[in-house]
Amino acid sequence: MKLHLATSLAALALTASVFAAAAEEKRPNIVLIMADDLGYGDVGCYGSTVNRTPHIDQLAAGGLRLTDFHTNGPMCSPTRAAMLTGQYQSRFGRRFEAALSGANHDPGLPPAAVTIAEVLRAKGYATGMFGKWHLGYESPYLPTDQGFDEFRGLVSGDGDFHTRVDRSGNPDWWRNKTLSEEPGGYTTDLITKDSVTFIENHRDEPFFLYVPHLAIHFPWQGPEDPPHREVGKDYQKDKWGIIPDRSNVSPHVTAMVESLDRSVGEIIAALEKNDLTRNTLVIFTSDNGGYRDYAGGFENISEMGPLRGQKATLYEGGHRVPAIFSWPGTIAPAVSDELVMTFDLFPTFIELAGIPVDSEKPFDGTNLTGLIFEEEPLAPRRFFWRMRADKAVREGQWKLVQRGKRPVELYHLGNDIGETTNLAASEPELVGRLLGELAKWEADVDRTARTFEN
Ligand SMILES: [Ca+2]
Repeated sequence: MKLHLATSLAALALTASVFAAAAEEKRPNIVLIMADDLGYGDVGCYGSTVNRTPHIDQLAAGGLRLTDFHTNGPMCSPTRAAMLTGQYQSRFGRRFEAALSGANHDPGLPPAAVTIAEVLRAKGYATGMFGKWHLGYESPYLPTDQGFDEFRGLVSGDGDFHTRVDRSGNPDWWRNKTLSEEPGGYTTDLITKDSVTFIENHRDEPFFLYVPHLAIHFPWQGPEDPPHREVGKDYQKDKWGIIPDRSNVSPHVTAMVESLDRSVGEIIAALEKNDLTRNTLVIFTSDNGGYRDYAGGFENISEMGPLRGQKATLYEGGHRVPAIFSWPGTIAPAVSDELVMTFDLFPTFIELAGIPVDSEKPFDGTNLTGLIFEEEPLAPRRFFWRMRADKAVREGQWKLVQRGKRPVELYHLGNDIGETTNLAASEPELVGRLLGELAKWEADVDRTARTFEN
């Protein structure tokens, strides 16, 4: 932890002189568009062979595209908790290492957790969130309890894109802290419309717009696919939508991805129309990897290029995702292979807003402003993942994977991005050292978690 804090503070100090004064004068807007379950190869600029994504590709062509960006978890809730707090989600307890469940009455992100929305709002930012929360099902665990002025969307892990019914058969479309009337329409379009309205309403003040799209999470429904869920029925065992050909889910997913791409285009157009592009950082990313296939015979869902594994695994397909940073006139077009994680957004955003670091409330992520503005390399660091009994460590190009009680695996991603050749037997010293670092990390996050579990 001390190492993380020291690194973060050093990185902040380096760039503070360059950006702090400018940020104080003219605090930039921040727009974070986070797709759901979008695989590494699901958009054109990351190699999709089936989806046409001209708006996302254009964002990448004019901005910084990262090839080694990772989500903090291989599932929804973990990455969202890490993004909002700038910390490993394990610090809030083991339940944040997998998806929270409304049916199990899981409590949400602890109210004591300091979120990026709270920090930015205290600095005068208007804060809006439109889309999927998945960090708590009732107050005091809702977005407007955690720093967002305004929220519209769903609180659970998934809802029908036409009827807004969750998988337990409950209506799940909220306006701030109350269930909203069913609005009609396609969820991706509703989220877009609310996001555009928010931009227009707040064009004259700094704003943080968080757009966690439900697309392309199941139910796999494009705009032209039929509604599936009705209120009062249980869909726990029928949660995927109406898929006539389970061996080829791809056409439904393509319709969802292309709808998502149009959403990105509309949000960018709203920024242009309101003359905000030169003072707005736009980020496009995903909360975890996609599904290649799913139990029950669902196949050909997402594309992950050469990566092994998929959502809910700790192979690269579970957590390496697209990430694009765009700010015309400020971020130069480039592609970077720097190692970055979702929790780096928190320190990056507070730097942009000119907010000093509170050493009493340190974070695990690193400020990325030097990388995204100046292409400065980041200081080397280790990343850790843990989901239930599975764990992973990344150091440079090395990656150790420990799946429960199975033999430990070690891969060199620089030579073997597909994680095909286990080198653990030939690198015993490295394996021992990384396992030691993993144990230290686990002890550290578990110690913090105990303060939240009381
Ligand atoms: Ca997800």
